[in-house]
Amino acid sequence: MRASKLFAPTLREVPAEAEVVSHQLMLRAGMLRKAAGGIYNYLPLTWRVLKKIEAIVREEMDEAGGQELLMPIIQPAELWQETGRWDVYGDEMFRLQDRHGRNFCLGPTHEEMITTLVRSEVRSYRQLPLMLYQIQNKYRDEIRPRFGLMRGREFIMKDLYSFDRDEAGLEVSYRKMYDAYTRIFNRCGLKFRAVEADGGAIGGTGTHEFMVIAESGEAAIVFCPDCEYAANVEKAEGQVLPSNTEPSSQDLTPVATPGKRSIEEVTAFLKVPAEQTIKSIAFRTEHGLVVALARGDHEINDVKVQNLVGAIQIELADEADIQRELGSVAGFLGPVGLAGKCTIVADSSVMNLHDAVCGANKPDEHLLHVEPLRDFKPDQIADLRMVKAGEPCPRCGSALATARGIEVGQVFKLFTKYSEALKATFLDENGKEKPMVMGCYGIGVSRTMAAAIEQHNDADGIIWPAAIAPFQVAVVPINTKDEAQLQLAERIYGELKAAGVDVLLDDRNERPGVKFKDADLIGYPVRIALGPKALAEGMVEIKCRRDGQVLLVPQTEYLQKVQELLAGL
Ligand code: 9G3
Repeated sequence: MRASKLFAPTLREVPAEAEVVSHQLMLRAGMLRKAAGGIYNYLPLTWRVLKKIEAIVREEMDEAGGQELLMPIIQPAELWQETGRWDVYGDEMFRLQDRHGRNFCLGPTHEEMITTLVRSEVRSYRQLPLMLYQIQNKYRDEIRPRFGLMRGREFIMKDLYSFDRDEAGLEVSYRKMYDAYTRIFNRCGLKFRAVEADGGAIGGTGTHEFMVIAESGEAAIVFCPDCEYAANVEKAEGQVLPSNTEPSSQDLTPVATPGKRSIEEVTAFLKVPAEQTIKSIAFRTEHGLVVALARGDHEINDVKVQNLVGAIQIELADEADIQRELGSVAGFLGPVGLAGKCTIVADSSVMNLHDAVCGANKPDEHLLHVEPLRDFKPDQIADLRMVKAGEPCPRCGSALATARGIEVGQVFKLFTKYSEALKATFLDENGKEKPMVMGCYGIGVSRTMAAAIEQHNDADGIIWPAAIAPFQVAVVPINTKDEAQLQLAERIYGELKAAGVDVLLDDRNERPGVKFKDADLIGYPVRIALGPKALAEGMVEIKCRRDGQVLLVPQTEYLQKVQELLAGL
């Protein structure tokens, strides 16, 4: 490719809407142009990167036994009505009607589509295990699409679905996918961690998310520096922590706490440590109000509350709910006297408290000397905390660390959730009808590209891992007016192409500085500059984008050197 022909409209300035570096750099490098919120044109440089990521994904999926197919993007509502999900997903689902008024959606995922396809074609255990996948646009009407390709409303996903005879078979498929994902993200040059994750609406125990570690990541993860343990903070197991409080023989005592709503205000006013207070948070779910209790110095994990009560929708209750349904006051909510008005769930560490302080369910009032079980009985007691850095690793006891992650892949054990709902059964060796045991496995292909930029960039621009770079080498003649230089550049360009290197020739009539800045911005892993030295002394200058290293190499040796460099980048 010649830079004079390349459609990559670079920008000097970046629109303010681009908040993360990958979005900023893709706009500046002429790789992305917005069509609407969360919907983009992938310009040629981007499309080259996406095709390379897809090629790596395909190789590993095929190697693991997957067969690629392509399912429709547009899906009939009937499929989703059969699993009951048509009404579960609200505004997030893009819905449309055909000319006859029939309802469809633009596929946010394909469990329904693939399971109905397989149920009509697979009848015997001999046809299992089966792994089918596609690489296809997905559509999810995010409330706040942002961060460019990191959270789009249209995005490219590889989704594979496995069908097995039994759970042992699912374990094998799951492990094959887990290992294939590890190879894929390594080959893409990404630093990542597979973290234990919450199964969400799918439920089920087995779920891992593959997180690219980056400060701009939306996911919070905890990981152990000393062992393999890592988990999405939504799922991370909180240990039951002891409390250094002593039982009090005193009865419950109301105390005036005018205007003291938050834990900070109450602890300062009453001169008690946060560890000795009980925090009460009211949530609204489709089953009614749930009040979750945690020690004042801990944070409640709403995903754990949601899973404990089995709610699909959960959100913070508002003051009116607290007033009307609990007869309490926001900021002075407490568990004492709430029995029968809502479901009370307590984090396990609350139950070790004694002589505690909590809201009195009256304006400007708290209670002292609260004894769990004596003064209130939770409906359920479980681990409801957000685990924090420094807490003991549930596997080896070391202090946990936290990081931000960009979720680029997820692997789920579905068991028979969809095969029972959709009656996707097979006859086992004894002729007995059984539901297929399924797994589903997604990779955000476009999000992986953005994550690679988030993880590999500097002040000058993108630093592509060689395996997914739009071009591996940029050949830059310093002076395109110098016929000899241009001829040498053309020769080297031809030799690299003949050697199978993805090479761009910057034949533009621009000052060298402009060419070098563009090469650094777009992030070609290797740059070959041809200046007067090249002609006079038969040398070429090779620059590594990653570490800035510049090598002067004889023209007779540059090809081998470039290939060596690319192998390690
Ligand atoms: C919907 C909408 C959004 C959704 C879903 C359904 C997420 C939905 C979960 C998954 C699970 C796996 C296969 C590939 C890997 C992930 N958002 N999920 O089911 F209707 Cl609007 O997609 N699916």
